[in-house]
Amino acid sequence: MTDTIIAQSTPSGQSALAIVRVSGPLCDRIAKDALALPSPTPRVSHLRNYQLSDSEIIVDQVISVFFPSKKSFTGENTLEISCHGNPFIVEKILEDLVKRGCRIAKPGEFTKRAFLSGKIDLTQAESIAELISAKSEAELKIANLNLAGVQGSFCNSLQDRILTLQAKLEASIDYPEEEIESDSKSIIMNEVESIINEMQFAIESSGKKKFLTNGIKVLILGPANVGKSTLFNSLIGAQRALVSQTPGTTRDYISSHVYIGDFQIELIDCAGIRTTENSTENLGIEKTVELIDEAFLVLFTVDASLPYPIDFDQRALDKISGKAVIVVENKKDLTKVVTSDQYPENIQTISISARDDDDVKNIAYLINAHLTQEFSHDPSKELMVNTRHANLLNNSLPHLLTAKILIEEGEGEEFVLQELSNSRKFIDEIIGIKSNEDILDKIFCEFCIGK
Ligand SMILES: Nc1nc2c(ncn2[C@@H]2O[C@H](COP(=O)(O)OP(=O)(O)OP(=O)(O)O)[C@@H](O)[C@H]2O)c(=O)[nH]1
Ligand SMILES: [Mg+2]
Repeated sequence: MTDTIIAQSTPSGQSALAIVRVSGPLCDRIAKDALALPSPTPRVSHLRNYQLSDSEIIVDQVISVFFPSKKSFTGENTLEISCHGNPFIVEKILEDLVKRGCRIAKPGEFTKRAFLSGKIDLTQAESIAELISAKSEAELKIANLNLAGVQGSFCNSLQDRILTLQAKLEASIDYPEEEIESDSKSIIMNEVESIINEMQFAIESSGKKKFLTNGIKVLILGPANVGKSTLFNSLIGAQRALVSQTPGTTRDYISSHVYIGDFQIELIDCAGIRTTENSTENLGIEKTVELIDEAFLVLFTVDASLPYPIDFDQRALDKISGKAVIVVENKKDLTKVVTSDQYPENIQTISISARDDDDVKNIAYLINAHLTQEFSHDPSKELMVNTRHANLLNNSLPHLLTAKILIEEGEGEEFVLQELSNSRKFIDEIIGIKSNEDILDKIFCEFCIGK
């Protein structure tokens, strides 16, 4: 028989209320003995006294809700007990539940049970952890989409399509006299190619997902003294970075998390790039060049009252060529000298004064618009897979690519079938079919206790 698990599902410490969750076969007995609820009406709140098992003491007046297995999160009978948020009361109730035969749940164990009872697939279980840890609207949207099953349906559809291909090829092995016609061969090829494209698209999306989860780094880059630190301070709304008229003021980079629209970004101010004999400043400049690799968006800031820096560090230019860049012409209050002839093609530009509040709002709008477009949830972009899924898709993909070559070269169907079946195994692991205990432990141990 399965254990009955318990945990405090709300954070520990003093609060107005705390919730203790119970899941498993002992729920009925606990409702009857501890709460005097012999047959609780499902999913209805009951105001009750919680009675300790080894004394007459009533530990608290609680609200309890009973969820029968068919209608519960875990797929087992579940009891939720809301008591007053005193750690001592919670401790007493947990101790009492252990005396009544329950055990304390491991992190993520409630969600693991929901997965094991088939209530949710593995992608949905993971999205619950993402929902709990989301730090911005954009992360919430993705986690909610995945919880609603967007990613699960994507993987199910990949599996169905590969299975259909397998069935077609099996049929041609069973009935060799009906050789695969050349047009049906091209239909199979097209389908394999289309699956490959979708998988590649999903793998690429994991890069963006990583930025969303680990922080969208926005780097303020440019020559020395153009007003980078002034812009940094204005965007975060605090005087954190030193500002001075002497070029080479910033050496160590400074970063700060700031909300812009739906996003939480990590804004970074760093040393301005210029040729200098100062060895400490040069260390800062090296660090700046390294930081470009981690940036999702570069605000390439120039001084509008000076010519465009055509001699700007070539390594930095090479690194930003593959990145999203916005050219920020700062110091627009001065006479304009910079001209856009030297800018990279099709680049977004904005003219501001980093000291002007309205201009700072405008640049924030532009950053938000850019990120909204990058992370937009239109049907072709709503899929964002996490690193675990991307790794499994990366393992699956070579088998499909080999299958494609084998079909092109007219190799026997049995070889193609083998590759298709190998590619499908990795997709099984994404949604959780045939997932082994180690994988499950790894996923669920990242949850908080009580979820
Ligand atoms: N006129 C004008 N001056 C500005 C503006 N923004 C910044 N400055 C001035 O430009 C000078 C340099 O500003 P910083 O913010 O320190 O420039 P920086 O790019 O961080 O400089 P380094 O850290 O040395 O690379 C300071 O004297 C600022 O007051 C602006 O919009 N207009
Ligand atoms: Mg600076």
